[in-house]
Amino acid sequence: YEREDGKPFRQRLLVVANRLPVSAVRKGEDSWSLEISAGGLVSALLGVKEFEAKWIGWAGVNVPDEIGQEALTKALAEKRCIPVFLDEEIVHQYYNGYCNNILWPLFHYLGLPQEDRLATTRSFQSQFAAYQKANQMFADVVNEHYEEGDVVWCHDYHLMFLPQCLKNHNSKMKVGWFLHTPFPSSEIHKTLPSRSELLHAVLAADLVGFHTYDYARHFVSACTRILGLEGTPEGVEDQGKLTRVAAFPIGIDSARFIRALYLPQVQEHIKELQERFKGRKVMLGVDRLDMIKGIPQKILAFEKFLEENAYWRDKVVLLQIAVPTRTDVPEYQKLTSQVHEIVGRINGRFGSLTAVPIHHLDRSLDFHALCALYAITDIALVTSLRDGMNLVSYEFVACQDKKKGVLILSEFAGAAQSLGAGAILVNPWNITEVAAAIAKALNMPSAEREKRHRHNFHHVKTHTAQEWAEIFVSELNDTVVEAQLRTKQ
Ligand code: ADQ
Repeated sequence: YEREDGKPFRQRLLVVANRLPVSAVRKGEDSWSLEISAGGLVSALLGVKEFEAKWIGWAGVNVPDEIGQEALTKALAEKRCIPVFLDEEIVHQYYNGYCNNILWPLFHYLGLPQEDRLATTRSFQSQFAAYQKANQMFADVVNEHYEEGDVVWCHDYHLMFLPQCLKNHNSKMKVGWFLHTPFPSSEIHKTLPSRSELLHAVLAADLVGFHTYDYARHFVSACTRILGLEGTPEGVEDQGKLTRVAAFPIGIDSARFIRALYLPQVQEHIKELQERFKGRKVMLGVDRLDMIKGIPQKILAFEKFLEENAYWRDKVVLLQIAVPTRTDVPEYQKLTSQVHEIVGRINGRFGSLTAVPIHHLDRSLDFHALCALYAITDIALVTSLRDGMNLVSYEFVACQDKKKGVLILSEFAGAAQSLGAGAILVNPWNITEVAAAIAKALNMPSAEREKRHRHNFHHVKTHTAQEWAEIFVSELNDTVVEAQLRTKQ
């Protein structure tokens, strides 16, 4: 398996995602300051040793002038990042519109826009056109930087057209696509006006990956039922071309969390928090403030628990940390006010002059503060209405080897498939059931807590983000090699 020019094979991995893993702040006409955001994907790819990874994506800022674009491109090159420049109108139609207002809710079973989101449906066609245009802009940048032998890994629902755009340009390019959200039942996908175009575009990839076997199965069903193609145990076949479809459950860089717990500043933070909440059991929620995360439902379940368990009222506290996202979208603003209103009401009802049952923070925490919080928690509440995987549940487990706290986990999070045996699984829509799960977790004997924790900790330690990336990329490589062998024969 050598390059046609006879040079030794050295592989680069081009990772294409809507956002680059950096935040860019303009300091002057031709100067930028960049900060790498240490997300799961970044650490996953740092761990993939045999490939040289380069990132291609939008830097999250509008840079209309050439001087600014050149300077940013240069600064990003040092971080192995390559920018795709999107203007404000495209961002509005493609990112805020088609991605976040249509695909995101639909893939999480919240349906297509209705009522106040109906106006969006009327501009559906123009948003879809912008989506295709934006995907082509990403493809143009990939094509410009692609070298023979590179592997291209496209990420998420923002870039479903990308595999097709890339293959149209160069059918020999090795292209994989991975979805971080759920892929819904084919009955849900069927409601999308551009349902067929999106499926065909994804099928242009050589390998299509999902977090769980169920999402992969839904995708194959959508291809067979909507497109009339043949589903095989390997994937989907279209006119003799097989697109391999499989589950690749993501993990976290667990060692990074475990190591952090021994840092002096984290230890100090742990002590402060323990002192602050002395005599009370700590329950924790950490989410992006998004409707899929089920934050209002979680808080209402906590209220129900307090109603029914007077004994616990002054002995338990819920810390809900919610990072605001998509703050310019009216629905998200409504969600923020709804959460504030419920928290205020419950604190008014069950609080005292010296203590409140819920501490709600609308902000992001730094990594060390987050680790300390995870470590002192007795019960983590992850009650997403739908979630591709949910990494918060993994991070909590990684930080709990001393405390062996209980994880209450939504059965609609992908993580329920991997951490289900150790967690208490709940239907987040059933507030009575979640309230009962809280009571069960608080009263759980330590032997049972330990047993459950051991199961989950073993899983989180052994199924890491690095391993996830390695398996996906090596399988992508094999798939394409097979395809090339087939054409040679
Ligand atoms: P997200 O919807 O962002 O990811 P999740 O998997 O839980 O959901 O990851 C969130 C990340 O943000 C975690 O690493 C967490 O620590 C961090 N975070 C959340 N709130 C925070 C806060 N207040 N302060 C600091 N950090 C915070 C999407 C999908 C998921 C899927 C991932 C990865 O929606 O289902 O698991 O991608 O594929």
